[in-house]
Amino acid sequence: MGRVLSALQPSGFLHIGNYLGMIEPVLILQEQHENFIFIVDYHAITVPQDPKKLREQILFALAVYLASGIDPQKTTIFQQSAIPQHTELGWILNCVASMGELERMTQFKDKSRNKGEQVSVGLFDYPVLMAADILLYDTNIVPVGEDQKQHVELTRNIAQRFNQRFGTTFTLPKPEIRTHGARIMGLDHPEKKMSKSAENPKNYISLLDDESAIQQKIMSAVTDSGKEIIYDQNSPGLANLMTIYSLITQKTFEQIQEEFEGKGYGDFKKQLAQALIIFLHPLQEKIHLYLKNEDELKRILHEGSLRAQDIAEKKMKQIRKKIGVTL
Ligand code: ATP
Ligand code: LTN
Repeated sequence: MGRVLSALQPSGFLHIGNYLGMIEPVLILQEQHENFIFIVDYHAITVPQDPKKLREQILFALAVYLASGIDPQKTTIFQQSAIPQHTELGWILNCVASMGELERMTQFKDKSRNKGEQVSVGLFDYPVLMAADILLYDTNIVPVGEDQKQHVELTRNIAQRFNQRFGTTFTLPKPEIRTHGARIMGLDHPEKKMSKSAENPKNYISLLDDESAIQQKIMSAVTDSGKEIIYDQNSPGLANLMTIYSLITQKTFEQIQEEFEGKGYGDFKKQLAQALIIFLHPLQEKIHLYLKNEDELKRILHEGSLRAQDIAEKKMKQIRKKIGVTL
């Protein structure tokens, strides 16, 4: 039994890509491992956030975790900012990570493009705080979407360097990336990942989209001009829609191909929209229910943070000693 840890940013409405890429894999692992899942509010502020909205989005992210089936009895759920050891270790790891390796991070390159000198130091440094999040808990497995793989690899490199310099301290974590669903593509641009920061809402299916939004977005999803429903990597739009359909209905690509033999894209899209409505409806009901009980949400975060704090402080004591600041 290893330790599994993951997190997401409370930076907007979560989409079906976040659910399939990260939350579902965590749910599967929750049964066999010791789990930690949290809300990285200090990562979210690397780009400007409205404080009032940030607070709501933190509670919303927690409601999504709980509504999806993440169980506070089995999983330690908490808010990153409640555990100051994350930022403390982040600083120490800043002194181990190199500018060169951070400059190679593709997420930073994508998110800072065209922002010039205005881009925050925090956005550049973001992967180091993520490394601290992971290493503080002696994590073995990090379930994430494909876009985060490079950050977990950087975490391993930083951990290895620290271990060489100061003696074995950190466990080397492994990313857990599912074969299908780790990179759900944008509905309007199937060559780029679905993203909650996309300008066009037709890019994503939000977990809170209603029936008509789902229907409109799926019907207008970009596909090539083919006719048959056949899974082919060279038709990224259709392959993406088939991946979503396969994951939410648990049907294989062969079964989907059979189901739609002799039918066209229109029929398939209608059926996919219907399947998404059925899939999201119970989740949405539960999210709204959890959001009504703010005290309960705060209680869950508080209990989780007590457990996390205990582990984090034990680890920090070792780290402070290793680097020579404990007198
Ligand atoms: P954004 O959508 O704004 O780019 P993000 O990826 O930076 O968001 P999070 O919302 O914190 O940030 O991501 C939470 C989890 O969802 C991560 O594990 C991430 O890899 C995963 N994820 C994000 N987008 C997708 C996607 N399109 N397909 C699969 N997994 C995804
Ligand atoms: N960078 C991640 C969120 C994140 C994370 C973590 C994921 C921050 N710290 C630790 C796994 C483990 C993202 O999805 N944007």
